[in-house]
Amino acid sequence: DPGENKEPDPGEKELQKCQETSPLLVGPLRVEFSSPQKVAIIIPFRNREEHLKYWLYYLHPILQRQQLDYGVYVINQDGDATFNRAKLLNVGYTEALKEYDYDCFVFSDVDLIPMDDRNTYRCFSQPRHLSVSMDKFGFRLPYNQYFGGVSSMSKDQFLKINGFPNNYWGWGGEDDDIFNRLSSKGMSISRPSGDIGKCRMIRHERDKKNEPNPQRFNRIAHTRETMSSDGISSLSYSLVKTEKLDLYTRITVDVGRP
Ligand code: UD2
Ligand code: MN
Repeated sequence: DPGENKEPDPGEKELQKCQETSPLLVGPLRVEFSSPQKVAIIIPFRNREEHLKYWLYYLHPILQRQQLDYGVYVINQDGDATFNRAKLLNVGYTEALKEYDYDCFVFSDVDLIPMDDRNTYRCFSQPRHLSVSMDKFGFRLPYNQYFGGVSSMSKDQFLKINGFPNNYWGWGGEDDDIFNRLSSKGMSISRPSGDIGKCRMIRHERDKKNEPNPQRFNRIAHTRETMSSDGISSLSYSLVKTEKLDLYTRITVDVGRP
């Protein structure tokens, strides 16, 4: 051992013994290897410019504070045939994926504004319902299976249910159909607490050409039989135009008529 013959330098102060436990330690560490989700926010739309202004004004700052990698897609139904919310959402899913490798999709009405920025617009291990406590329902869920307003799904969760139905024309039922799809595939719904899930809906009248769909009750009674043939796998539409604006991408689309 070459160190053996080495005498300690008499001028050098002797080193203090280290403490048994280093004083530099901080304890529990957060270790994550996952890269952040890429989130596409899809808004079904026609003739609600005023609402869209509020949505953009409130949501962009919130989404930035949530530090999300996100893009906003407003899917504008062309023409004045009956409105079809769920089909527009399918179009949004498809068109957003042409632009970026999104792995999470948030589907939001244009008139819903969260009241707490801890309600994160991202995906979870189960499909998520985000608008759980709305002013218009007295800040509670109207019923347990309710899935309307704002929801999020990973790409895998969305594909597992073959996306959304294309044949709900007019108001109502499509959100219950989506709930049926999820539960028939054995998924459960994740939700924020009522406190964090508070949100406001901008007051509005029922739009023209979005009258309650009289077929909705019959359709939601048959989701399990129809979902494999009606969904993202059978989606057809024609793209009218895509506009890349500063605050969002606006996709105008002809979804046909009933
Ligand atoms: C409820 C649900 C909604 C959906 C709908 C039934 C809430 C908060 N939301 O909304 O998710 O299930 O019932 O279909 O309970 N839209 C337009 N232009 C139109 C018509 C609709 O942009 O002419 C879009 C817009 O994003 C709107 C959404 O479709 O927020 C839903 O329509 P709504 O707001 O008229 O229906 P509402 O409030 O009863
Ligand atoms: Mn509304």
